[in-house]
Amino acid sequence: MDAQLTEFDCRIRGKLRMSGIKSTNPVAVGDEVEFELEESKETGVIKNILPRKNYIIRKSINLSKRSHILAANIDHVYLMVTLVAPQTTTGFIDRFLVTAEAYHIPVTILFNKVDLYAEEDLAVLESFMAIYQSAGYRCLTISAKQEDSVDFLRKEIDGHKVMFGGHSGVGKSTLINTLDSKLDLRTGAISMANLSGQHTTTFAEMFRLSTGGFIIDTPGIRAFGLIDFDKKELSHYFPEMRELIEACKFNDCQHINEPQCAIKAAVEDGLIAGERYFNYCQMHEDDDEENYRKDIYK
Ligand SMILES: Nc1nc2c(ncn2[C@@H]2O[C@H](COP(=O)(O)OP(=O)(O)OP(=O)(O)O)[C@@H](O)[C@H]2O)c(=O)[nH]1
Ligand SMILES: [Mg+2]
Ligand SMILES: [Zn+2]
Repeated sequence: MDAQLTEFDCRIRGKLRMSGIKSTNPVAVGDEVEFELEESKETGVIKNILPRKNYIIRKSINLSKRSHILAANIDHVYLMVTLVAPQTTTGFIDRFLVTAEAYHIPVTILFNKVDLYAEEDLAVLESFMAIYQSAGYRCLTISAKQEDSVDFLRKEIDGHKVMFGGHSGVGKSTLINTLDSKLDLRTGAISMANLSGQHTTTFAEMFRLSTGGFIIDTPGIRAFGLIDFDKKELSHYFPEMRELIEACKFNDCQHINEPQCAIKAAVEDGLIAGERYFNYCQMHEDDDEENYRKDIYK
């Protein structure tokens, strides 16, 4: 497939709208489309967007009540996390993971910049890895600038379409450059004032690796607003909770105040990480989810 790939610049025909979702971007990176070539045979017009197998979606920060599809039709997501410069919280990670779970998109968590970590950072790293490994996620440590540390990804990505996500400055574009130096993507230094990234990548874009496969580089995400699912189902999107739901006394248990809740018992017994449960409760409390849902489905 790769060998015959041809690129055409396309525009969107008039009012192309997708599946009733009020999105800031009618066509998302990774979409599969039908298009018609114009007379020049060099440019085209998109006539139809094929149904999306999945997508990663979040609330737009500026246009409230709107959603933004980061990428569509993804085989695997690599969530890049750093614990210093910039710092990533479990709250952010869990919101991201819930969104991926909702569409059954497998996620690998890449803890990057381990070359920079002092001893105390390594202790935090260990605790994060323990939390996410016990929740069932694959967690790996890497240094995006060192080829031997990320070489294994080439094989994984070959033949697939994957997305790199995470805060600004975690090293998404740096990692893509290491995997394929010909791509030469722009990267940005971490701001010394607040130890965060500077939003160097400004829009999502898909690249073909010369060793095979496609990578979608995305702009750094500051916060992750959840949309697009029923809050009553939230625990289904926490794999370690999902396993226990049947054991709760009430079959509509929300695992907050109900007696004889198997999930609360598992948290008390240390089988479910307290941080994960705390974030579950926070997400459960988010007040505008229901309204949001009504808003995006017309
Ligand atoms: N020491 C070290 N620095 C790294 C590593 N990975 C990335 N960096 C540096 O971190 C900074 C940010 O990297 P980028 O690749 O621009 O980060 P990004 O995730 O693409 O950021 P946005 O495009 O803003 O979302 C750059 O100065 C990189 O050189 C690493 O493994 N170790
Ligand atoms: Mg970038
Ligand atoms: Zn329960």
